[in-house]
Amino acid sequence: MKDLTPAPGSLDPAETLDRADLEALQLTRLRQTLQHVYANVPLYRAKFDAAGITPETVTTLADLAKLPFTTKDDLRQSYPFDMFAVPRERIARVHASSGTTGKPTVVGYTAEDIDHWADLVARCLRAAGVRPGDLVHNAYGYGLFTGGLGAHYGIERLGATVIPMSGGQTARQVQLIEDFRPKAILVTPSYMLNILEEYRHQGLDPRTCPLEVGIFGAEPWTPAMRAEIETAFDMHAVDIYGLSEVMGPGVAQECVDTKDGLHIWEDHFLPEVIDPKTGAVLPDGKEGELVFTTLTKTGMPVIRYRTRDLTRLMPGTVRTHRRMQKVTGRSDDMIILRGVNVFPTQIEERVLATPGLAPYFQIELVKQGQMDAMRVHVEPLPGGDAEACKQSLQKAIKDIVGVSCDIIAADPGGVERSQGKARRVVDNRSKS
Ligand code: DLL
Repeated sequence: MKDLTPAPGSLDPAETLDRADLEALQLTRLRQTLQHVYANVPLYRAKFDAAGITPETVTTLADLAKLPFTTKDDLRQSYPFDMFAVPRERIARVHASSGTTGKPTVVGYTAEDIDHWADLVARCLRAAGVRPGDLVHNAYGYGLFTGGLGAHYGIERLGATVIPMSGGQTARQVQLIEDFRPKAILVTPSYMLNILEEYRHQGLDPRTCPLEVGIFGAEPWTPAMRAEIETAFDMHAVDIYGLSEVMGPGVAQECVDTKDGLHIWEDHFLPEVIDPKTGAVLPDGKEGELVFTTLTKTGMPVIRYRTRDLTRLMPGTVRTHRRMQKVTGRSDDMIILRGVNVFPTQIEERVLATPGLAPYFQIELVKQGQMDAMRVHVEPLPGGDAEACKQSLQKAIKDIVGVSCDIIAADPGGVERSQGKARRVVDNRSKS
């Protein structure tokens, strides 16, 4: 793999601000944001009033802990536009989540927000090793999802050339990668595995593909998946994190030269990690739920937004901004099986570590009598010993994750393929 470390001096000066200057900037921006939401968003005014707080209460960054949290429910109850902090006419764009339960959550951006967003995605791309003039294949979905358009404007802002492919049409993705020869790809890691399968299906060697780096996010993925993709394509695989409520892709990015967690762009977002049960702020280094306060957004700022993503904060390394560890999962994705907590990423690690299995899997939850049970659907590679693979995976899940489960071997292609964000868990408990 090529060395893609950014040249010294090519970074945005904000990325290496002294901590003291960064924190002073954060406090100024935090206070402006609080004034703005208190004056313009009835939900925030009501919450602050109920807690006996005004924007003036906050005189230090530590005072943030006095403010109430914002949740996805608050956004749902404000559907569609009540969280906007500017008149609707000043909103230049809306995005929305798919809304698996009930109404989608809607987010709105002013032109200034979109401008900052493009700057931050450009910053992420640079950290990932992309340079002005490079060709970049964007396979995040375009539309209400923030992935496609968010990445698109950042690629343009960096001065790179964007191929706005969007998701789907896997054979076409491979054709364009081979013909246009992009240096970088932006896509979910699970969909990258479909592209890998299509390469092999077309009889092409993925290791000779032109890609030098993949910028993968929008879903949890493991170091084992990184190794799988890096080896298969002979390319770097780095992590990009974000969520619509806070902005979209580009809230945090892993640097290609260190791959040591994701630097959170703290000049725009103030992170906290809390105990998900008590809401208490945890010290850096302790794992808990990630919470964000936006510092520069004008269209729809969020104050102490509970992401449900589980991670921990760590000091910066090649940037002064703090890092977050790769997200292990969302609290809502956690499966509780006979008292043991299981995340789909733990199963992903075990599947990828089992020789003889293709890197595709899906977890199915069923009822066996009164008890919940877990089935893991996998695909043994043709020509191998399917029974031995099943047994070895079952044993690894029992020994390392700590739960018993059934392993179901599907024919090649039998496990559902991701079209964007992978559907890792299918809950059939009400059907069994
Ligand atoms: O997924 C934004 C995005 C697009 C990020 C493209 C990166 C690349 P939402 O659809 O609102 O936004 O989903 C946000 O996805 O709270 C996490 O649970 C999960 N997520 C996003 N990035 C990562 C990541 C976009 N790198 C939700 N690792 C978040 C783990 C991630 N989970």
